[in-house]
Amino acid sequence: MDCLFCKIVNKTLPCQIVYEDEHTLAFNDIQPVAPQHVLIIPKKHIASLNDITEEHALLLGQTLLVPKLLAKQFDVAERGYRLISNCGPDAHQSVFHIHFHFIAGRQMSWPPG
Ligand code: DGP
Repeated sequence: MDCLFCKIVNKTLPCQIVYEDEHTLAFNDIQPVAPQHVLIIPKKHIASLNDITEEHALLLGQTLLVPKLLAKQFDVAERGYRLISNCGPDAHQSVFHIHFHFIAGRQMSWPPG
């Protein structure tokens, strides 16, 4: 399958891994928008939030355990961080392997642009 993040999972494309377990990978975004910008992905290919089914519930639950581990690792749990999953063209999704942006290390504004 010609998926950029599947290549990262399969280690045929290099990345800077910050967390890995059996089901999940977290690695530095190549275009960081904050001092800490990590992409958290399930290793299994799911294209986007639109493609989630009941059978992915446990897997994505495991994926969502990772942000608080990163927050501890980067010592930002107290000051805060943001988790984003862009879905579709209006939200500027550019890679169609579901991912969560973990962004931290600077004051952010709301609403996002
Ligand atoms: P999104 O626009 O939400 O689909 O975010 C995709 C992110 O993926 C974007 O912030 C840049 C990042 N990205 C794209 N290609 C690569 C790559 O080859 N390596 C890494 N580490 N990140 C990538």
